[in-house]
Amino acid sequence: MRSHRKKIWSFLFFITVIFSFTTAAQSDLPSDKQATKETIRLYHNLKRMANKGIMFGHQDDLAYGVGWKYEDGRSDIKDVTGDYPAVYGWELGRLEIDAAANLDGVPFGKMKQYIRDIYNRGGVVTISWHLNNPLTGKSAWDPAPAGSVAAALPGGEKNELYKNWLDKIAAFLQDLRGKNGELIPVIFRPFHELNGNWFWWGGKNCSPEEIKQLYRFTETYLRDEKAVHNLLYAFNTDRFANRDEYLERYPGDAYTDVVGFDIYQRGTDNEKFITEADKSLTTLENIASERNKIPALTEFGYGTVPDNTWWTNALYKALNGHHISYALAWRNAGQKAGGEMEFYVPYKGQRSAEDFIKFYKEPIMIFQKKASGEKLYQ
Ligand code: BMA
Repeated sequence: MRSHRKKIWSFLFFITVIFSFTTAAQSDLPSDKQATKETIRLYHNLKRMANKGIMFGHQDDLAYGVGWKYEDGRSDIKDVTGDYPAVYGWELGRLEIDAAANLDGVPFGKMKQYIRDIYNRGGVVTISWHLNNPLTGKSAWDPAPAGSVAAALPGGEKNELYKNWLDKIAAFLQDLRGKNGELIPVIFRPFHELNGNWFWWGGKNCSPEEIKQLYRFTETYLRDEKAVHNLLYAFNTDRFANRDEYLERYPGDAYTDVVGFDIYQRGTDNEKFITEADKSLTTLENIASERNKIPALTEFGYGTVPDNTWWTNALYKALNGHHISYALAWRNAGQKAGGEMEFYVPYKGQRSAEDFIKFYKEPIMIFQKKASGEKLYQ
C-alpha cells in the first residue's frame, strides 16, 4: 500500500515537473509573439546553445574571401578548417535605394541563395543594415546634420521615406524561404554600435530617447504593418565602459531578443583586449540573464590577424568561461579598392591559420558540423 502511494506521488510529481517545463517554454516567446515556429525554435535553441558552447560566425563568409569572390561552396573558414562557420552575417546596406548589390558589392540575389543554403544545412543567419542617412541621402557614416533620427521618426520629414525603405527590407526578408515554403529565421541587427559617434543613429548625433524610439518604430512597423514574423531582434553597442553606458540606448525588453556588443583589438596588446572583452562579456551575461535575453558577441576582430597565435592566446582566453550564444568575426574583404587589406579570419597559408585550427578544435567552439547536429530549427 505504502509503496503504491509513493508511486502515485512520484508519478504526480513527474507530471507536474514536465508540465511546468512545457508551460515555461511556451510562455518564453521572442519579442515577436507571432514569430513563426522555426523562429521560436531558433530562439530557444540559441538560449540552449549559450550553455553548450560558442557558435563561431563570419560576415559574408560564402560570398568572398582573401583573393577570391563568388566561388560556389568556398569559404576561407572552410579552406582552413574543412568546416563552415555556424553563424553567417549578411548586410543589407543600399537595398533601401534599390541597388542590385550591397555596399560591399554582394548582389542581393546571390545573398538570398547563400541564406537558403545556410538554412538548409542548419546554420544561423544574422543580418546588419548600414542604411544610408535618410536626411542627407549620404552613407550610414554621415552623421551631419544631427537630426537625422528625428527626421526618420513618425512626424519627421523623412518618415515616409524611411517607411518606404522598411518596405524593401520587409520584402527581402519575406522572400527568404526554406524548401517547404517556411520563412527562414534571421537575427536582425539594425542600428548597431549605437553608442559610437560614427553612424547617423549613434552617440551624440541623436538623443538616447530618439534612437530608442527609432528602434521600436522599426520593429513595430516590420512586425505589425508588414507582418514580418521571421525575425529575432539583436540590440548591440560598440565597446562600452559599464552597464549604464550599455543600457543607455536599450529599447526595452519587449523589443529585444539578443543582446550583444562589438569589439576589435587595436594594437598588439593582447592582454588589454582579453581584459576588456572578458569584463564586457561578464557585464553582458549579467544583463542577459536578468532580462532573459540571448547574449552574443555580435562583431569582433583583430584586423589582418598579425599575431600567429592570436586565436588561442587572446580570443580563446577572452571567450573561455563565458556563456554566449555566438561570436561573429567581421568580413574577409581582402585587398580593397584603395589598396588596403581587410580580413579578420585566416585564409589558407595566413600566419594564424595553424593556430585557428587549434582554436577550431576546442570543445567549446561550435562550427557548422556541430551546429547542424543540434537541429536549431526543430
Ligand atoms: C566596415 C568595413 C567596410 C564595410 C563596412 C560595412 O567595418 O568592413 O569595408 O563597408 O564595414 O560592411
